[in-house]
This record gives sequence, C-alpha cells and structure tokens, in this order.
Amino acid sequence: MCKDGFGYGVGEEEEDEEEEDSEEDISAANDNDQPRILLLGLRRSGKSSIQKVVFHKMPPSETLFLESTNKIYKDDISSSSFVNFQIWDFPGQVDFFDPTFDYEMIFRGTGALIFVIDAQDDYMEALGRLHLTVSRAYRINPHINFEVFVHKVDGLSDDHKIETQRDIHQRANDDLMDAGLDRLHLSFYLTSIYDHSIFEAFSKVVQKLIPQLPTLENLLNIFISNSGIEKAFLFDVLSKIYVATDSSPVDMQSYELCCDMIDVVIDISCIYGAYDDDSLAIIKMNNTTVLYLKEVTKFLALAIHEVFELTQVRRNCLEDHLDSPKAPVLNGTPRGLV
Ligand SMILES: Nc1nc2c(ncn2[C@@H]2O[C@H](COP(=O)(O)OP(=O)(O)OP(=O)(O)O)[C@@H](O)[C@H]2O)c(=O)[nH]1
Ligand SMILES: [Mg+2]
Repeated sequence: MCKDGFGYGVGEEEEDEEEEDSEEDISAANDNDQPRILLLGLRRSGKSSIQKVVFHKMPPSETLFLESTNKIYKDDISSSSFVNFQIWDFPGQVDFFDPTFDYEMIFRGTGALIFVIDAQDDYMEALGRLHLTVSRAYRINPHINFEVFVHKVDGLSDDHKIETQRDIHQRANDDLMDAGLDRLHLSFYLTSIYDHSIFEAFSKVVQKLIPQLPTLENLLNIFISNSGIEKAFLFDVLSKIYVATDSSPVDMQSYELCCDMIDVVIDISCIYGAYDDDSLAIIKMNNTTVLYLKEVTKFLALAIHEVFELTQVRRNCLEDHLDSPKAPVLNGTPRGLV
C-alpha cells in the first residue's frame, strides 16, 4: 500500500469506518495529521453524491436514492488511492453552535473546504451559509483553501451557467468585503456529477494540496517535449483525479478520453487479471488520435493523449522515454522526489 503518498501529512493506517459518532470520532481523527477536505453546504446540495461518485464509483443516477446525511461521514481514501487525505462529508445545515462539534479542531486540520451550492435552486440561503462557514473557518485557520462548487449545472444552459457563476461570485465576494475579509480568497467551479466536470474540479482542489506539484509538472513538461506527444496526465486511478499534468492548457476532451480509457482498462483488468506494474494499454481512436496508459504505481497511471499515428517506431520511442532514468516520475514512484 502506498501509505506515503502525496499530501502534507503522512497518516497512520485507519480502519475503514462507516458512520461514526461525531464527538468521539472527531477527537480520534485529530490524532492523525492527514490533510482533510471538508464537504459543506445546504441539505440536498449534492455533497454525498460528489463523494460517492468521485471516490466510490457510484453511478450518478444511483445518487437519487442517497439518504440525507445526519452525522459527519469520514472517508479515509488513502488505503485505495495515491493521494493521502480524508474527505469529510457533513450533514446539511450544520449548527456551528452545537457543542458536540469542535469546529476549532476540525478547521485547524483542514486543507480544503469545499462549499457546495445547488445552482438549480434559489441560492440566497446558501450564500448566507457560505459566508458564515468560510468566515468562521478563516478566523480559525487562514491557510485553508476555500473552494465553491456551483453544482448541478447539468440542468442549466451554457449562458445560464456563466451568469449563475458570475452572480454567485459577485455576491459572495461583496459579502466578504463588507465583513472586512477581503483577503479571504474563494475559487469557483461549475460542476455536475453527470459529466467529467466534478472530476476536473476535484483534481484542481487536490492539486493545491500537493506540495510536489511544480516538480511533477516540470517532469511532465520535459517528458512531453522530449517525446513530442500532445498531453500527459498523471492520474490517481481510483478516483480519476489527475494529480498533475504538463503546463499546456487542459482540453476537456483529452481529459475525458483519458478518464474513459482508465475505466476501460480497469474493467478489462478486473475480468482478465490484475492491474499491475507492467500494465500498459494503447487505444487507437482513429488515424490521428492514440491514447496510451502506463501504470506507474499501484494507484498511479500516466495517461497520454497522442495526436499522431503511433507507429511501432514511435511506440518504441515512447516506451524508451517511459523507462528512461531521466523520467523518474514515470519510472517508479514519485515519492523519491519528496
Ligand atoms: N441534476 C443533478 N442532481 C444532483 C447532482 N448531484 C447530486 N444531485 C442530486 O441531489 C440530491 C441530493 O444529493 P445528496 O448527495 O444526498 O445531497 P447532500 O448535500 O449530501 O444532502 P444532505 O446529506 O441532506 O446534506 C440527490 O437526489 C442527487 O441525485 C448533480 O450534479 N446534478
Ligand atoms: Mg449527504
């Protein structure tokens, strides 16, 4: 198990706990220093759906049957994922004055706070809650990354999406200015569990928590410039979060193709054998697009989007690059870089 994966704390192995009682659990959780990502927002905004779809491969349509969360649900994903952190899914309408929740302790160990707003609903109440939540958390820990998911945008037209994000952005920042919290920075994302936008947004949230990101980006830049390929992603296989990519702009289509490829490879591995150190897959889409997936560690894979025809010569050349000692990140665990 890759217990010493990325993250700014190395956690102890924890038992896979399902639901837990707040007071006791929170103090226990504070005993380890795994970075924490909190999911907060009003009831039915989509927090549990996000956590289930991204980290537990739940099909989006099944989230219709999720019950309302009534206790903090802590999900330690480090045993099945490269990235070493916990996701805490909160009940909607948390009461900051409830003495059983020690928010001071919770926010102190938090790396990112994701506030989910249902964009298909009236968001005025959510904005009030967002302000209360982030201002309280910021006073306790100003180093938290504050992320706002303008969620369920699948039901909105493109124009409506942009306008909703702009309006939420404007109102939330006005509220912060009025409260003298102009140094509190909020990042906004348009998300839906019905497409890849939720994985993209989560990737960006997670990347901010990876101190080695510039090194990884640099290595991927060197890799693509030496091999002449279009785009390379380093993926956390379980969640399809990309831990790093080269610095050329991310085109959603390349990302989606690489995500779909991971699904295909994992499905085939499940049927015909384990996904292991030597796993390698090449999918030729048409004459100009080739996808290439190379296992790096048990939890990490390098996905490459190639827009030239992959001849045998070119394939040998790519494989040489992948095995080159000049590309340690692609040729063993990136932990050696830390
Ligand atoms: N259209 C759409 N519906 C979504 C999306 N995400 C979640 N939902 C639906 O929103 C409803 C509420 O989802 P939950 O994940 O239970 O919401 P929650 O924020 O965890 O709610 P509480 O636990 O009560 O706080 C479910 O019916 C989901 O199917 C989305 O991206 N688009
Ligand atoms: Mg929930």
